[in-house]
Amino acid sequence: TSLDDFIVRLPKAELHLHIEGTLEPELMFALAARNGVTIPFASVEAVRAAYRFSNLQDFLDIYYAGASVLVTRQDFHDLAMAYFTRAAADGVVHAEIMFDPQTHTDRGIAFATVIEGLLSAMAEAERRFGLTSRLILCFLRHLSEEAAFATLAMAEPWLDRITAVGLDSSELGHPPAKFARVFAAARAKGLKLVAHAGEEGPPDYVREALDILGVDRIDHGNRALEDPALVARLAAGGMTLTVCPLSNLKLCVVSDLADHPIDRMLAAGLHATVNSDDPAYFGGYIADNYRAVAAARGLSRADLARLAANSLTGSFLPAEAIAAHL
Ligand code: ES4
Ligand code: ZN
Repeated sequence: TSLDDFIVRLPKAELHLHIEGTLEPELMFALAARNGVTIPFASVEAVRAAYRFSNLQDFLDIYYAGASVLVTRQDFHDLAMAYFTRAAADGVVHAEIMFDPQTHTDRGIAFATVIEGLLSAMAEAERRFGLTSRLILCFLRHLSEEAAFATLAMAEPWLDRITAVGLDSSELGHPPAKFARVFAAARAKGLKLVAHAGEEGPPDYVREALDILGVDRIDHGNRALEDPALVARLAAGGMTLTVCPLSNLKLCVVSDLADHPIDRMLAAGLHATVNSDDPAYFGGYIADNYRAVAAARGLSRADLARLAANSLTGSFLPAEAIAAHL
């Protein structure tokens, strides 16, 4: 079989995916028209042309602006269904999707509207494709601890349908320690914990995510490689890193995919995985990410199978469900 077929046929879990980052320009225009929302672009081509970023903040500014077309429960359902359809075609058997409630509640969209639309798409994806999924509620780290607590309070009626909380948005200047108390409260409610760390932030932010937040996974983690003692600790602890190669390229975390550290991570014993982050903005879904690093770094089929197995073992599925996919 071709490498392409091999990648698609590998059972994979997607562990780092922002559902708002799956909004393709075509759907952005369709929803803008449906909802009477104006967007500052003349055409789909003009939107795509604007997707040239030199850092995380450049991207976030345009990502938050794009999300303004999402208004109704049906919009969130359609957004997630488009993603699940694409993911199923790439051989994703399980997806743990992040959503940013504050991006919506801060512009007057009810928390219920967002989560009910996502949950109905998740049920439909399981019926149609056998693709299971979980929700990760992310706090925006550029906003306050108080705002994060208010978001956790809004989620209270749905906590049995939320698997984990996460931490995303502008990393520099907003260390994990800022959210120590809200993560402790989430843990007390039985939620799993993840956090973006070491994408732009220093190795100490990865340490804080481990020591102060007590996370179950690190999202990105690239800059941990600057600190050999931290690498050894992550490897010994079997900590899953949700790495996003095309995101790393588009946000200039790496200057060239030929320099991507994915194989060095595996060689160091890190439980690295490959994920798509914000595929509509970064130019590829999960199989594109596997193909891109396979080509750029000369990964073997054994390396690719290891990355896919890591994604299943690093998921929040129960052990029996993981075993059934391996
Ligand atoms: C994100 Cl790539 C990335 N980093 C931090 N926050 C985010 N939100 C959506 N994508
Ligand atoms: Zn991310």
